[in-house]
Amino acid sequence: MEEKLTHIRTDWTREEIADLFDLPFTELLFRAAAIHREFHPPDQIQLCTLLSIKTGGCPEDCGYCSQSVKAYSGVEATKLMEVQSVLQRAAQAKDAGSQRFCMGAAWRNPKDRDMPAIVEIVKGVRAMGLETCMTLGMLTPKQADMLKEAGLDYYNHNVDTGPEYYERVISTRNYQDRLDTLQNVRDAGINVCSGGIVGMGETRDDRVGFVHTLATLERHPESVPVNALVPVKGTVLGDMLADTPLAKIDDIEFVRTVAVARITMPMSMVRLSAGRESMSEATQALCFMAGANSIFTGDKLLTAPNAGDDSDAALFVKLGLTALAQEEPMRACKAMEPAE
Ligand code: SAM
Ligand code: DTB
Ligand code: SF4
Repeated sequence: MEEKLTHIRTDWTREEIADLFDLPFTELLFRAAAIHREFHPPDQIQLCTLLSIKTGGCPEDCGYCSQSVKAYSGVEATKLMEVQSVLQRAAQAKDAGSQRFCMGAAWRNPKDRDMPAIVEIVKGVRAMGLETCMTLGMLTPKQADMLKEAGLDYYNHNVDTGPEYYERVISTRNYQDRLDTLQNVRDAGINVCSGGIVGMGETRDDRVGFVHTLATLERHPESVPVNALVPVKGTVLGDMLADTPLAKIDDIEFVRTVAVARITMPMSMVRLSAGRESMSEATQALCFMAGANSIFTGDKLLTAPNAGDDSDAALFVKLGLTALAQEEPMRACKAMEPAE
C-alpha cells in the first residue's frame, strides 16, 4: 500500500476536537477534504440500501425513534420478515446498484430463538456479493461470534451522542451498554459501524464528546454514520422540535461535524445518513466535500422518508459523483488491518 502522510491517531483530546470544530469553516473544510482524498476517492460515494427486517414495538425509549413502544408515531409492530422476503429485497437492491445492504431490527437485543433466521439472512445476502450490515440492538459475545461465523461484514450500533447527553435521550440503557456491545462486535472480528445523531438539542460540547468517543476507541469504527435528526411526530424529540422550530440543527454545524469526523477518523467510511430528504443539495455537496462518502439510497430509510433515487441520480450528475465500485468496500476494509 502506498504510504499515507496522515498519521492515524486514537489519542485525541476533547480540547483538540473542540479546536477543530472552532476552525474557520473554509479552513476546516480544506483540511477535511485534503485528508479525505489521501484515503478515499473523492468523487466516489458508496450506495447503501436499508431494510427494516423487524419493525416497531421496541421496548427501548430512545427519544428520537418512531419504533419505540413509547412513541405515538403510528408505526405498526411487525414480526421478523421471512428469510426469502429479505433475500428478494436484497436482490432488488443489488439490481438497483447498491453495494451494501443494511438490515435493522427494532429490538433491545436479539433473542437466541431469532438467531438461526438472522444467520440464514446474512449468509444469503452475502452470497449475492453484497456487503452486509445489521443493527439488532445489544449483542452478547456469543451472538456476535455467530454473526461473524455467518459472514456478517459490519454491525451498526450507534453511540448516538456524547456521554453526558446520552441519559437525556434514552433511559432504558446507558452509554457503557453501547460500548460493551461495540467491544463484543470488535472482539468477534466484525467491522464496527458506529455513529450518531446531530440535532437532538445537544450542545457543541456534546458533539465534541460524541466524536471524541468514537475517535478514541482502540480502533476507529470502520464506518461512522452521521444522521441529522428526522423529527418524527409522536416521538419525544420530534414533538419537542416541532414546538421550537429554531432548534433544528444549523446546516453549517452539521457539515462541521462531518468534517471533524473525517479529520479524526481518516480511514473510516463516513456516512451521510438520515435527514438528507430535508437537506438542500448545497448542504449535501458540502458534506461530500467535508469527507462524507456514503449515502442510503431509495425513498425510505427504516421507517422515515429518504431523498429517493431520482433526486440522488440528478444530484450525482450535477456534482460529477459516481457510485463506488462494487469491489471497493472490501478493499477499504482490508486497508484497515493494523500494520504488521
Ligand atoms: N434497535 C437498534 C439499535 O438501536 O441499535 C437498531 C435500529 S436504530 C433505528 C438505528 C439508528 O438509527 C439509531 O441508533 C439512531 O442513530 C438512528 N435513528 C433512529 N431514528 C432516527 C431519527 N428519527 N432520526 C435520525 N436518526 C435516527
Ligand atoms: C444509522 O445510523 N442510520 C440508519 C442506520 N444506521 C440503520 C437508520 C436511520 C433511521 C432513520 C429513522 C427511521 O427510518 O425510522
Ligand atoms: Fe429500539 Fe433501536 Fe429505536 Fe432505540 S433506536 S427504540 S433500540 S429500534
